[in-house]
Amino acid sequence: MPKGCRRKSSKDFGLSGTRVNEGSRVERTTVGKASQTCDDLVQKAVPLTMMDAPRVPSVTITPESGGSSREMQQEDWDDAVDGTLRRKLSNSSISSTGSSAVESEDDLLSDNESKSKGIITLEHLVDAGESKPWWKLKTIVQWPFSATQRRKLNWVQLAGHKGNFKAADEGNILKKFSENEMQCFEKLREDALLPFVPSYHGTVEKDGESFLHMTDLLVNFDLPNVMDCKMGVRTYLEEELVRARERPKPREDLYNKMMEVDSEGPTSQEHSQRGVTKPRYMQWRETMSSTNTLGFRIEGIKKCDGTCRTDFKKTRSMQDVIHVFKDFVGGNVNILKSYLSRLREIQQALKASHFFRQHEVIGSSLLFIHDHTSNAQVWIIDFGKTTALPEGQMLSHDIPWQEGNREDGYLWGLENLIHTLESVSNEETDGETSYSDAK
Ligand code: I3P
Repeated sequence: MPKGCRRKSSKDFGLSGTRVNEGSRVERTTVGKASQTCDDLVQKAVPLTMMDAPRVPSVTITPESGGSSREMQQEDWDDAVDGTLRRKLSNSSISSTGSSAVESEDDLLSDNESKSKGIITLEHLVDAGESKPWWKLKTIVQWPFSATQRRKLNWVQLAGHKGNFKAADEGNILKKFSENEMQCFEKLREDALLPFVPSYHGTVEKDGESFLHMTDLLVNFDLPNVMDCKMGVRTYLEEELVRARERPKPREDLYNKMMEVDSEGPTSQEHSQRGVTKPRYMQWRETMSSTNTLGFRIEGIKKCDGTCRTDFKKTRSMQDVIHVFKDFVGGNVNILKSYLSRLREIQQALKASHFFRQHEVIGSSLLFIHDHTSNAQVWIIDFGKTTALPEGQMLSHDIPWQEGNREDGYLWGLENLIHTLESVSNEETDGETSYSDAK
């Protein structure tokens, strides 16, 4: 049972303040000149076809009012890849162990300050009927359910837009309608990926709003631990890049989010206009995290002790990611093995999937869920930005992206994710062996 999740001790909740290694070691592509063990990991983790980090085409950043423009230069990209940005970040004043109590529903998991700072305190609820402690994220909109029913709802939103979810009938949730996502679910009904996506039950109208009605993935878990990993080497659509080039719209909210992480992140022009365009922000997020170097990144973790963290914007190196995974599974090798076997099943299904071949999969996540009974599952979620290709076009998902080819690096990222978990599993197993040897 992971530490801190035994039901008897659930009253002892508080912020465990897990700390990700934010060391200042400089990395190129993945780990660079790290220790031998680390080099080995990198060799395993980075297939030759993707050894070079994907190149980002230039984005022209011009204020709408028509001020001077600045091209995102190759040097910017190189800086990001070789770690310059990371070094700057390691001096960031943002604490990764601080907490922020949530005052209102709107404060939680929105794209605002409390989300950006990353640690969120959850409400501790006790179901009167069963004296059963539940941790509830307040983003669950108060639907017309009895208090007891609401207390049993344990759905959690770790990433994405605030207010996207509502509680539904038992075992289900409602997600804000997206035409794109609905079409994906419809097509997935006949696809090899069906066993790995949430069951979709059609659309629902409530108070003049439309929702997708789907299974709550947490329903069969007892005090679940949840991790959201966003997959792929790119998190924005090619069309967003084109739009930003044609009609650049510097956004102040994105500028502020960038400043929260790294006050030296914005260029001088971005500072003076107090705005960054969305692709520029997304590219910055990708270079800052492991998206570009590993093809996936950790977005958020909600643990069974009630803590919820989304402060992984700087979790970039393989070692950082290993550290987070180790903490997430609490040293439980059985859970790691279940996750690995599920990931390999997903990998096989993706390779067999017609849907996958014919879609650019952007912003989709793998949701890891386990509990103290060692029940562990991984699901493919979030198809809001998954876009069908023109008739006859197909993606391989494991070759580098160049603007125009629409590749997303999903399979490459999955391969790296599997290697990462294998490394965690090996390290945990070795640890157990040396411990028993020593005894
Ligand atoms: C957000 C994140 C979301 C993105 C959102 C970003 O950044 O990348 O995926 O929404 O764009 O602000 P962060 O994780 O740093 O908070 P989409 O995936 O829907 O584009 P938005 O601000 O335009 O909603």
